[in-house]
Amino acid sequence: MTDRTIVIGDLHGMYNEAVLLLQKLQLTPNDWVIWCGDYVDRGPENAKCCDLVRNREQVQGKPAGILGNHEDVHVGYRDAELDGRQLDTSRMPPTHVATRTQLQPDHYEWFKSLPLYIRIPDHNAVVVHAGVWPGRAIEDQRARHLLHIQTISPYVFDEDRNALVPRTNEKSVWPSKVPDDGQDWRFWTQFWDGPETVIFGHSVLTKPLIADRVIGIDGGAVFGYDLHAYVLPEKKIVSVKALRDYGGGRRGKDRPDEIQTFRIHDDVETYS
Ligand SMILES: [Mn+2]
Repeated sequence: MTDRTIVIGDLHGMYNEAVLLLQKLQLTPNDWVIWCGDYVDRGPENAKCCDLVRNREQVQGKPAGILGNHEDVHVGYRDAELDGRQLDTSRMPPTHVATRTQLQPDHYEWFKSLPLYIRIPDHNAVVVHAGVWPGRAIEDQRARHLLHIQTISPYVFDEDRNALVPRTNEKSVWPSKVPDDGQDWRFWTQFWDGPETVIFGHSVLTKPLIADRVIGIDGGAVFGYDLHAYVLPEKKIVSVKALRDYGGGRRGKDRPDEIQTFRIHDDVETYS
């Protein structure tokens, strides 16, 4: 069997589900596993998820993790603390406070060592946390896009010039917060045309997005849905269902009044 490359979606503290998924994959030391960020927050076992990814780096001798926006936030807390600033935990989401009770100094050091993307040269693919700005090389991407990007309008209609021009303010918004400004706002995946295939997590999708140049694999396990792995070279999805909803009903059918779904690409929707 050709050695596999396996990309896994957002863990968010779900250690048990991560182990179940690895068992289902019948992982071998020759497989290259890459997690796409967000190992912490909302789920129960944050430090153990970080250690799982870190340990895999030793086993496979190749990078296994990239930075997610949640790790980035915790690095921010840590740096503030090291600067001697008082952290006001009453203003922090309770899930961040819970994560901080589990993380050790070396976890923060590990976060700081994580890359923002990992290339998979054999498959002309790259793993990022959230996505990429179109028409720009991976090396030149802004960190905030790699960590947060969702819905964008890269070109705006300039009335004076009567033409579409690149947006100077490279803003990204949640699908539910698209401004009613007559511009062409779409999920970033609709603008990306390569050359690499971008594999990403971050945005919770109603099913995996498998398209020509974009692969979205966050199945919203932390909200009680699916933890997905994308397996190369087979290009197949292997999933396990979350053991429970760790998100307190913040997504999906429990709160239809607050959380809507938005079609983002083909027949795939995201919660926003
Ligand atoms: Mn994220």
